Amino acid sequence: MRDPEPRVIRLADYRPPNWLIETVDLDVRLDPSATRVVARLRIRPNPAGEDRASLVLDGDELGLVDLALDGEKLGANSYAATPSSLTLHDPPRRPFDLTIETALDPSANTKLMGLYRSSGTYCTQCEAEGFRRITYFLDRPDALSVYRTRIEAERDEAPVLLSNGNPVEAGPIPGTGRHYAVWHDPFPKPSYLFALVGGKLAAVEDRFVTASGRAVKLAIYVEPGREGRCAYALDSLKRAMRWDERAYGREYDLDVFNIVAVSDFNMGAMENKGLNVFNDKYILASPETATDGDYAGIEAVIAHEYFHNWTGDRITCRDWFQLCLKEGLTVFRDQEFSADERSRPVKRIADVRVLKSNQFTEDAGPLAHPVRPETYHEINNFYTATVYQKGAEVVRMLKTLLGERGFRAGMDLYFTRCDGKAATVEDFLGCFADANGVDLTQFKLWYSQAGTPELALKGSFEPQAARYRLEVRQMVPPTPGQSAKRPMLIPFGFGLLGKDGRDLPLRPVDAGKISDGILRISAAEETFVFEGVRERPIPSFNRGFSAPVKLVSNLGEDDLIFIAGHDGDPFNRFDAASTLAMRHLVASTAALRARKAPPSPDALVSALARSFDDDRLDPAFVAQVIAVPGESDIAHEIGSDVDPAAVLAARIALKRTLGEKLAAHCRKNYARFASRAPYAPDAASAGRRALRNACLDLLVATGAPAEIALARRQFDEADNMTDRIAALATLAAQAVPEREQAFEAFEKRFRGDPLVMDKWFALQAQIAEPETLARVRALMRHPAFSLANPNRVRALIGSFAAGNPSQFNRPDGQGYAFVADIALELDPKNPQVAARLLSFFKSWSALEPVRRAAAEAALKRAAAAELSADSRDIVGRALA
Ligand code: 0A1
Ligand code: ZN
Repeated sequence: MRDPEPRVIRLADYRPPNWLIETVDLDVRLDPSATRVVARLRIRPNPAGEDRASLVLDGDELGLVDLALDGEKLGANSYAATPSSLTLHDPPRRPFDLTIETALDPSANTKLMGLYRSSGTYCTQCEAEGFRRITYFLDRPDALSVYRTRIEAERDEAPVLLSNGNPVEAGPIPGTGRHYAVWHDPFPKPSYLFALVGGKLAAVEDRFVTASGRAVKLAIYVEPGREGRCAYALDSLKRAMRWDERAYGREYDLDVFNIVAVSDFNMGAMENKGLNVFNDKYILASPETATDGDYAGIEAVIAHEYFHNWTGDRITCRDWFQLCLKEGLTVFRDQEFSADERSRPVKRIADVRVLKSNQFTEDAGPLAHPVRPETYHEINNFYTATVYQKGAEVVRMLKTLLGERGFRAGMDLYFTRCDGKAATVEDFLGCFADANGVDLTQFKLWYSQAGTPELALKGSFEPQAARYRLEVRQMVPPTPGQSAKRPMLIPFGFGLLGKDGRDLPLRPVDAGKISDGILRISAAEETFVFEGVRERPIPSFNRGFSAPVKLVSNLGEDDLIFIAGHDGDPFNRFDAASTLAMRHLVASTAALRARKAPPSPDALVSALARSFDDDRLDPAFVAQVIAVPGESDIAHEIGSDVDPAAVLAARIALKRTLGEKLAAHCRKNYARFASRAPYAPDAASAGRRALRNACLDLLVATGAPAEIALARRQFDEADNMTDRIAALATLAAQAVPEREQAFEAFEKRFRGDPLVMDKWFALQAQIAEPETLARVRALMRHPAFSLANPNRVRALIGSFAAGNPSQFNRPDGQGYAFVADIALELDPKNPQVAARLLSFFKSWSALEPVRRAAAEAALKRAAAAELSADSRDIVGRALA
């Protein structure tokens, strides 16, 4: 069914609600296909509202059963009900009770928004606009209410009944097989934070005592039989709770904190007050089934959702344009937590890799938008890398500019001033400006200007004057709807390395724009001069990746090698090696396209060899240094007229050369980090595994039979999923019988475990060979696959579209046609997942002409179909 014509929502049109809903009393009688919801709303006119002639409540595919005002049934001509709204024509201009009864079919809810069932468990997802699928409501984040929820169900079908807040009472309903539970959440909240769960679930319980001595009951609910896989999630939760007390002075505020893991979920997890609902991928882990990456992901997502209790729940967003207010800030907080719990430099490298792969590519294509957009058609499509990851970078820059104490003072003020409110980016920045006595007007452009700023840097050494001069030009590229940009305030980590690799003292001529190694770049063109420089220095730019910008510099290969070996900033040591690799790959891709011999990667080889030889380095760090940039990152660096086949060939050739030239280093480290100790998920052990597996990957890239045998042996003998899947992944890149044998053995062993099978689907979907499309099609018929489950779709179809550039971008267009077909098939059932698949077309306009035409044809075909609002929005913007 075609959704109604798209409505544009504009930030500039924001008006406060005309009505307030003080309390919400819900009575939910669960039934697989005939759930009844009675909502009693205490409503009063909002003094800040304007038009109170009528009351319009939001709905979405709702059926009204009954409606009463102050207990009296309403006459048919005093209201109008449609599936998408309920209008009271002449509501009283005083406080009144509105009682609304709606009927729902949770089993038929395939969109996974509102109340639905996942493996029989009743659960809800209300962000962003799912509550209106449960009852008619002011479904907007600035309408805060206190909720009391009574849930009733068959005891056999749903022995566990949960909602937000604290439990009030529970018991059987005599004479029936039914029972009930009542929950009360004393903290006013918007409807998107409402949650309810009912099902046959097992609990893993614990206790946490807050800094002020309040005992909190913790529980993670999972399908029975999975209790043994919750320990790491529970431990992460307790560490996150402690961290928020230490780092921000934030304590938990209810008597219970419940988490429920479900297997059908559109996103990662959801921060509903006191009742987080998780994609089970971010809860369940055991050494045999989860990788080190999975463990790190669980820790990060558990922390993220928990941290939302303050940055999201206690202080929420005034409207959906302010999404970054909770998401960017909370990602920043979870990144800092993981950095404290693990290795800070390695975490930073990993985060920047994700930022560049996901956000820089988004920013460079037709879906680019500001961290705080000013218009949208469909808010579901703005849960993006820009809002989340770039949003976190903006908060990090604020901290860099204000310093540790200034930042904390701003956060403290934010927590006191905005607690219990629905806030804006202006409110947030105002706290930092007031707490520090600074003007953040120019800084605020980071929220409104899309596109990744580019800095052209020219350094010159003047030996006679003993000066170093740095000329900086900044440029923000045009993005959809924004052709002209203003110069931004860029906190730029900077240092000058002397011959011995140590930092020279920085003596700026104009000290006003520089402090603690941070240059405050603020003009379109600017020069920074340093005096007392007595030797030719090597500059270290954007240390710690202090700003999410791209650099063009006159640094030569020798400079980069020096930085890679000596910079006191570990991020830049990594970045220099990665720049060397990237420069080689771009040149090599161009050479291969022109049918010329690729250049020699000798400089890179010697830089990597030196990292291998430096025993003081953290293995996890070395693993990052030797990891060759991915195909999409190379394509992004090339920027236009991209030929993904040439990119792939260049990357394969480089890995093979590195495997050959660094074979001795790889073998040595592979042996050195072999471990007989039982698996432990801590960062140090994970780092050793990461380096060992990166070595294996380079060795296998040579294609030598002995190395393939080594991978096969590791695959067979591994006692943990990290090593097993690493061996399988590296074999997957080789067209050898061992690969198919290993895939078969894996399937036999894990076919009953959907989360593990996702890894199996994903690896096969990423094989960079023309036969893969047929393989993916065949895998869709595997009993473990289902288009109805978002994790399965992401694992198989998403990995093909996002993780296999040469095959998604087949020159014959069949990769595009396939993904578009799946998206169209899925769209009526689950528009959010369909729209995500379509957003993998985000870089189509950077392709060479043949592929570009094929991608455009697939998008146009999608555009001509009957589409949901979600998919129509993505396709429309992609083609604009
Ligand atoms: N607020 C969640 C993300 C989220 C958004 C929308 C959802 O609807 C399907 C679900 C989750 C977070 O940041 O974790
Ligand atoms: Zn979030």
